[in-house]
Amino acid sequence: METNGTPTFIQQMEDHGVLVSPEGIGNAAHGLPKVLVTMGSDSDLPLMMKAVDTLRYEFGIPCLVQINSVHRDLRTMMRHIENLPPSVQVIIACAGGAAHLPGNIADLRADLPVIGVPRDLGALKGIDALLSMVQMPEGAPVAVMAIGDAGAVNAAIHAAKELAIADPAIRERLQLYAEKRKAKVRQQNQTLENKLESYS
Ligand code: RP5
Repeated sequence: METNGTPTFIQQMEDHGVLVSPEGIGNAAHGLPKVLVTMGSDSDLPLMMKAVDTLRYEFGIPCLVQINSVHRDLRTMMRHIENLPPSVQVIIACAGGAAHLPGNIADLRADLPVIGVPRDLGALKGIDALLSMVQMPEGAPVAVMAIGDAGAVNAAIHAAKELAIADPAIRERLQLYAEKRKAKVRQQNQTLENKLESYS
């Protein structure tokens, strides 16, 4: 409830979303949030946990998680996004269907990069979300990732790369992450002979 356009105490408490860090969630979390991970519905949460977990476990980046629906409660979304804590430097926004959430946020926050994650949903399987995010008219860019799981993980990596410009610790974790991927290919080559034999 809003009285005369002034947010109530409960609204103010909810306005910043839930803090998630490597240490935990909510009161158990530590640090200042660097990224907002937002989505149109809590039905997007299983997908976006891949972004949240990549941010906190791979890169040690605390984030805020918040639901913002532009077709159910546009005004609250605007209040949330206009009043983010100043420590937030990147926004990741997920939606399915006609996915106007990231584009609207890109207009509201001309000062912050917005990364869009299209959710694989409904009759068009995420193609609708992908196209509505990627075809932003000139002036309010959204950096759009792949549809689904890969997009959610890549959004977190992309956010980490943006933060790494000013944070050498995150740059180092990005290098470690890349090393783990290289090690996976090495390991696949080491077991390749056995795998080939299983085909003969
Ligand atoms: C979008 O509508 C959400 O981002 C979600 O992907 C989709 C469906 O939402 P629910 O009907 O599951 O709440 O706003």
